[in-house]
Amino acid sequence: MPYWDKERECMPREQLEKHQLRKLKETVFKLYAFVPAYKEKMDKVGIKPDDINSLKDLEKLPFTTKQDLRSNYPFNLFAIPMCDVVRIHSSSGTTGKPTVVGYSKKDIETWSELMARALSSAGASKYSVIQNSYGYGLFTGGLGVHYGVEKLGASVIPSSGGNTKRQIMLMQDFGTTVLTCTPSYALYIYEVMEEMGLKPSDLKLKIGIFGAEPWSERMRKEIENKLEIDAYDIYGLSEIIGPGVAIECPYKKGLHIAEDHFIAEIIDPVTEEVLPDGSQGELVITSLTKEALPIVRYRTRDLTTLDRSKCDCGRTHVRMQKIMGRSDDMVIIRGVNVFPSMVESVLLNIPGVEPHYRLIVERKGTLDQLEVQVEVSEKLFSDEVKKLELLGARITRELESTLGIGVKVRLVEPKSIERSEGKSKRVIDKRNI
Ligand code: DLL
Repeated sequence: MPYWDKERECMPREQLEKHQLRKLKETVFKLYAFVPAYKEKMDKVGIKPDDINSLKDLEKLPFTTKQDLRSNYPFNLFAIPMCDVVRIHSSSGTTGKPTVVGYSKKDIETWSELMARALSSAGASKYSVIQNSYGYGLFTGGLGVHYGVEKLGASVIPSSGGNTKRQIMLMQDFGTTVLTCTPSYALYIYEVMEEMGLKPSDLKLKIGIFGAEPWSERMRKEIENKLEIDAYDIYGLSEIIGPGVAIECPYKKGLHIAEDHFIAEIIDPVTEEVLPDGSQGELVITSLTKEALPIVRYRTRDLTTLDRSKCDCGRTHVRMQKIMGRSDDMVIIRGVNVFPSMVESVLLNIPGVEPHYRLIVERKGTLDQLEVQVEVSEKLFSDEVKKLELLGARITRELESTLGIGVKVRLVEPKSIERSEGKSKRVIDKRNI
């Protein structure tokens, strides 16, 4: 079994929880002393650092949200002076100002360890040639993975996103064995390979480590079959540290969250009540070892479940299921909650359909309408009209029965939906709500 740090990854739970409590107390003391916004929040609910005496006491602490980071833009949540901050990243998305995150030297060291651990868990080693096609820059994907590869001692090709033909040329010429990028970009790389007349056997690629956006089990199979690789899911978010918060092991029964650095909880996103293991809800993360931007009970908006049962790989860290959506990319159409991942899971089970789709939400009069644009395969597109009509009807039927609302399905030409070199944008909400 490929471990990076067996002692930490397989630490008996009792010992792990003792370590967590000690680090949690340290974190809360630091925040109360050095970050006025945290002190204010804690004072408001009447909590002092001394009140935290068990892991259960975590529930007494207020949540941190993206809005807290925005209100303290850019650096007011930092717990160390700027002269000790060695790196700044930020997260795009949503509207307005970005979310800014900072790192001390030790934070970069911690993050590199976490990433080296993640890469090892997916089977990479110092003998790997790792092509890192996550975007470099303010996004944490590029540099986060990069430092982990160097820590691991493997060779990193910092190709960043884009220029897909060149990416493929590099893969061929440099003998890339591991590809790191978003799952949608991996599929796009395959498409371009096909156009270039290349087969997976022309490359040495064996492993893919994909994350930064939701993807289904069905999409994993699709990528694995097309690229002939073993595909692993990696999870993380800038506010917590970046990629490397959680990673699958070879058993692929959930992603192990690095519990020596983070505490995970699941809450009901509406009532904010903490839910028992096994319930689906919003993932909330507390950092235990960060210096520049320690964070308590961060509401990730990502929906998943937690499983603390023993994993066959020997790791003791809790596993989260693949993310099934965000409580905030959810679109509400005529009162019904719709996740792009639900649409994807329906589409991917229908032969002749490509995993490229887009949800367009419009308001006609007072009625919301959902149009799902779906790419069909080259072969099917050149087939007779009747067949396409039948396919359209089937997709409509299956989507309507899964989503519980009326759906207009539009089949579109192969390769007509814009490909992303980073995160794909699946929902276009034209309503002005
Ligand atoms: O996406 C960090 C990252 C980079 C993770 C590379 C993995 C690989 P942000 O830009 O802050 O950070 O976006 C974080 O992306 O809250 C999730 O909604 C989503 N996300 C990240 N990884 C996954 C995943 C990076 N494996 C947000 N599955 C998170 C589903 C994911 N969603």
